[in-house]
Amino acid sequence: MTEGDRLLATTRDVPPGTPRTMPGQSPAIAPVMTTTLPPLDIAAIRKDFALLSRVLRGKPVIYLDSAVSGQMPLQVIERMVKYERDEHTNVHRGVSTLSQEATDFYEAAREKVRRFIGAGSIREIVWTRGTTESINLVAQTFGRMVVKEGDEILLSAMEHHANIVPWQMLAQEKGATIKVIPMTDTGELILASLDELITDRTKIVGVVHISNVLGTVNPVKEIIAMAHAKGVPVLVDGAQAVPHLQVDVKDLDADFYAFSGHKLSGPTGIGVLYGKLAHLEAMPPWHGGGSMIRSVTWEKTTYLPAPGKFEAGTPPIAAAIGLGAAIDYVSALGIDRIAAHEHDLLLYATERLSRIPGLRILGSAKEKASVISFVVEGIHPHDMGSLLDGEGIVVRAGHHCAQPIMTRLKVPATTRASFAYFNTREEVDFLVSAVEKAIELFK
Ligand code: C6P
Repeated sequence: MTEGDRLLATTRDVPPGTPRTMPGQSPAIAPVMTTTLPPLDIAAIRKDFALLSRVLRGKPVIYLDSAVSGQMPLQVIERMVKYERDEHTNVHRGVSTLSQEATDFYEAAREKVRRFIGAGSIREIVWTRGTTESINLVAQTFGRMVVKEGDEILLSAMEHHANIVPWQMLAQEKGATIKVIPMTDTGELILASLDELITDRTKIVGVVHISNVLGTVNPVKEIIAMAHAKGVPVLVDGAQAVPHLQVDVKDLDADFYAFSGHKLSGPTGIGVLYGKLAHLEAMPPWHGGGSMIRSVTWEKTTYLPAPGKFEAGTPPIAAAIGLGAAIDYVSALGIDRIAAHEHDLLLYATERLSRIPGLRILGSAKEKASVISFVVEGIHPHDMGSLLDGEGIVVRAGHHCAQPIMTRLKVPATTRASFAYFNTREEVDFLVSAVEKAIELFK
């Protein structure tokens, strides 16, 4: 029995030997190697998500849109309510017991993030509003510091706008150029091009860990090593990676790693920028105001050391504490078990959707996360999205804030289903039936 067969055999109802890819789908998605762990108790987990028992337009909600924003378990919501109801005050201000207690909870959440992503120090964890703000922070501080006229910024062909636009703004300001690492038709970056693309003018490489459109898991460790061999730092957009795989920023040797709380079973309005301490110490602050200073006179302001100097004003305290609770929640489930379950859903959904005539899945990278973008001949992805919505199935349709990928793949948009640890094969079956029904309707 192969490792892939073993995976399927341990996950409910697919017999060993069942083909996992359809003819013409190449290369095959690689199986994950985490099957010695007991599977997740999905029925119990689903009880933590009130939204999963909602009925929309007379149909039970099937939430297949975790890539746009993850659902929060009750434990996370309750932790935030507790802070707001029983513990609320500001942090890092005042000597009151309440303020010290709130500061402790808030800083404990920072420590949870540090441990979760394997950073060396809490001083390397900067709170932001999300991935987008984290990347803008790096572009506007580190980027402004190192990029000069005629320099190059290297990005990949599968970046989200969050890892394109801030760099374009910087390039415009500085007279620098954006270069792009190309990708194959199956949605894999062409690493052979890197040697030529990284020149002595390259000042930073920005690469997405997992593509929000294609699901491709990029070999960021390898890319970072190649860039470092030429002395170039790398920022990794980890928005779609932290919910699905164990991230270890030290092992990756990432210079910067950005992600959002709301895709990791946490709330909106909070995100993280990890940066190597040496970089953060060398970077100037970005936003000025209270909380980020050591001293202020009319003549001069001195700043706190990192991360404080990047955290001006009152932070989203409840959201930070909530993100800490989300990390506790997913850690208790186990990222490896989450990955195994989601991978099973990916294989199952890929196989079932691939059988539908006229349906084409975009992105068949060997290493792929539980995201399936597809197009159906003769049906606009928005129409497909609306028809699925009518069946209670929540997916995203559009360009997914990654228009350059659409241009590269010559499609205006896609319909995208993304799976989380609370989804089931039965929900995949509903998706497949609803897609078939939509196709019938359009005939
Ligand atoms: N992608 C999607 O539907 P923010 O909005 O800052 O939390 O995350 C931005 C972002 C950055 N990088 C990647 C790879 C992302 O997927 C996202 C958010 C959502 O795919 C909303 S556009």
